[in-house]
Amino acid sequence: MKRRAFLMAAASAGAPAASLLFGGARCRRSPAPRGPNFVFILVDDLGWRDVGFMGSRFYETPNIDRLAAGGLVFTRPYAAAAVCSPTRASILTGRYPARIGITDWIRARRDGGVIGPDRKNPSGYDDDPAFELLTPRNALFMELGEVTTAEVLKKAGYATGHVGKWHLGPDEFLPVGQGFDFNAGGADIGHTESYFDPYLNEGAPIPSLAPRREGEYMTDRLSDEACDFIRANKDRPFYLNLCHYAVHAPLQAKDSDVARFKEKAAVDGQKDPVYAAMIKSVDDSVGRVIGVLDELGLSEQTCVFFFSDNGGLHTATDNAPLRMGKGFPYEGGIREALAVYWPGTVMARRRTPAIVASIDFFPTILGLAGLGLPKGRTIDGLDFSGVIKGFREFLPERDLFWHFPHYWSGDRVRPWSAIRSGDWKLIRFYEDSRHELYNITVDKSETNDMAALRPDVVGPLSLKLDAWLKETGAKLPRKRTG
Ligand SMILES: [Ca+2]
Repeated sequence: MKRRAFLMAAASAGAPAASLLFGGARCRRSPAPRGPNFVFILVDDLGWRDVGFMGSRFYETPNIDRLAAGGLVFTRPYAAAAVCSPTRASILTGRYPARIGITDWIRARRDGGVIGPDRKNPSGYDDDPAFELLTPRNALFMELGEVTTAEVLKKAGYATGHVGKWHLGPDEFLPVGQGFDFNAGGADIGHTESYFDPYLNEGAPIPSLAPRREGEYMTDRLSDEACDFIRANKDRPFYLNLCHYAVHAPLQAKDSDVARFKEKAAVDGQKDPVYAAMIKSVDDSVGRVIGVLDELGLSEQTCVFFFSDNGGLHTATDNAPLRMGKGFPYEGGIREALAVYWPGTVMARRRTPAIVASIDFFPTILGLAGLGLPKGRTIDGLDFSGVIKGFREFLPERDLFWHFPHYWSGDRVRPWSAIRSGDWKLIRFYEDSRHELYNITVDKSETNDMAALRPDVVGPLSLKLDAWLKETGAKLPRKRTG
């Protein structure tokens, strides 16, 4: 890393010189004897432009914006998938969803609405007559053989807590089976039918979130659980995943928050007062978590990540200028908001164009903790702890891949894979073996398909994609026979 260039860039971004020097000195200090602690805040379905620090002028996120301003903002972060479970698995393991075998959200309704174990469908394919292709059946859980961040940190003496949405399997596959000492709210569901205590889903409360105050709002309850976990573990290193069920549908929020946005005029296509109120609840939650860290004197020992698992649902929010949203191969489906906050170690008011993806969190968190990667496992992600600490500005050049061999939402999302390589993104649609090619550096909205004009680019990228699909053991859709 060219330190001088970085310092100048940071200075031009407005960071005061004193804090630059202070931060620089801290960066070179040997690791503290304990920690750092980690708080990973994951918001469900939050669009890349659904927070103030990424440009929203309708939603109100003062606490999240303060967190971002006090730390490092990534301007080009990606989720490893355009839907929930695969990205969550990638965050916890550092591995591509295709390699793990989770490429769709778990218990997605397929086969005309039937959810069944593999024995009901020995072919391993979903066969819905409404669709042209047979699609590989998605896993029903993340295998216990996967090595998670929680497992590695727990072995190193960390207290490990999961609060909120899990969506990586039932029973023994819940957070406690995957390295977490503590689980509040994690369950085999991808969303809650009710955001209000007693949080009934299919008529029953969430087992790990016992009802306590009727009508209490889910995001507030999860904040309490998170703050309680931090307090209970303040004297030892901890790793907390705070995975809000918000802002996933159904759109439900507190009346007092909804009222705030009802009279507000739409801005840049963002307009839904209930969705805005859900975002506000997440913002309040971030404020409370940062407040507890401050109160306990833990802020300088705690690295906080703020991220989402896939793009914003384009019917609930507006991801423009990015195209479409959740589920789609376009940037609106996979681009996220990402900020890292760690006062004293991460300099304030920094922005970086370094391209990172959700597969990178596992090696990065272990890197920040001073721990090695587990032996004998393929880890797809890169350790970007050097970018966080300011030692480097970019990661080595690499290609990124996505794989969604499923249908979703009728036939609007059809089976696809994609590769991002340099300025280019190649998308493959399996129904007609068609490619789309975009120069996403100059064409952020992916409106100008260059596939027909640039066979010289399509060819090599298509081969790279083939090689990656083969190497990861990705399951492919196939044509119906007979
Ligand atoms: Ca999601």
